Amino acid sequence: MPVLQQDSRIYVAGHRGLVGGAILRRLQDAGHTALITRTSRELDLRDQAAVRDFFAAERPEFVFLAAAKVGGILANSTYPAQFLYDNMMIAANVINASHEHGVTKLLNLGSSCIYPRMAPQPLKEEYLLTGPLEETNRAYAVAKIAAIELCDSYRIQYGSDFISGMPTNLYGPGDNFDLKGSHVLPALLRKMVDAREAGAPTVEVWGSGTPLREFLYVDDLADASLYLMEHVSEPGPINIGTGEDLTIRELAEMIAQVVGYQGTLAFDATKPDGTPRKLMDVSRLAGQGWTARTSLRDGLEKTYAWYLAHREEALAAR
Ligand code: GFB
Repeated sequence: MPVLQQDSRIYVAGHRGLVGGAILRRLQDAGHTALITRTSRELDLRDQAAVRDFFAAERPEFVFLAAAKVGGILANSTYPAQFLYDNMMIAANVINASHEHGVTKLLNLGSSCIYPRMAPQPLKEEYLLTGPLEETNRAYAVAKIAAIELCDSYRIQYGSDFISGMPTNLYGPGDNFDLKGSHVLPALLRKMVDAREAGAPTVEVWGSGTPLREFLYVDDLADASLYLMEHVSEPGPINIGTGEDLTIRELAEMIAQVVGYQGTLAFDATKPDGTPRKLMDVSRLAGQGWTARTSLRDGLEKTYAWYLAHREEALAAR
């Protein structure tokens, strides 16, 4: 199993995003010195020739593929073409260039929405491609499934050590707090801070509040990503989560407590609920020796503290 050396050439694709940023911090904290990054302005990962040139020049040995077009339920349903095209191009270019330039190991990161909408819960890895996908993020899910298939196909045909980690819904420092593009947790955190400050009596929560979601603190995901890179080498998706979920209403109530918001929740039934539940079965990764450490309450407190300290940056980022 390849081990990351202090001077290994490690490329983190997507280092300005929630996930890539956390992986980069984790690698820096561990003392890695040859970290390679590019902003999307410097390198458009959808551009095959540019990606090839970059790999030829930089010769990374390890690749964390955390670059993606991502967003919450509304962004996914509004921009399906971009979610499909951008993510397919990014995955195809980075995975193929990794093969062509002899990358020792690549970790491809996806999402729990790859599993069928009505799959049994908790979601086991073998449920992939056993039923229809959730409508609101089908395009994104298809791109993420294609990326898994690419990794597995390069493994079969060329013996490439390319693996796929599938995180559950993520949150933490560096998240997207834009209300139209973001996921539920940063959206509600922002809305409740604003409402508390404005003395607003209600906060709008999309949908019915009944869907169940699981949330993983992004530093735990970064930890899992390094663990996978160093200890796991097998085809197919590998779930990364906490194994615990709660309803959107319960999440909203917990955020209200953390933020100190005392108003009421107004559920907007005109907004979609999305998939009713997507709880990860995390026993495969647990069996390999990794489990999440941060409770939702602790992760929320940390995210809230980060948001308060970086509010301008968080709101200006998009
Ligand atoms: O986090 P979220 O946008 O994504 O929404 P998904 C989760 C649930 O929270 C849905 C509700 O039932 C939303 O209707 N919700 C309530 C809100 N209030 C809000 C709000 O203010 N903003 C948002 N965004 N949601 C995404 C997929 O699905 O999950 C992606 O679209 C990806 O493809 C990602 O897989 C992890 O969990 O429904």
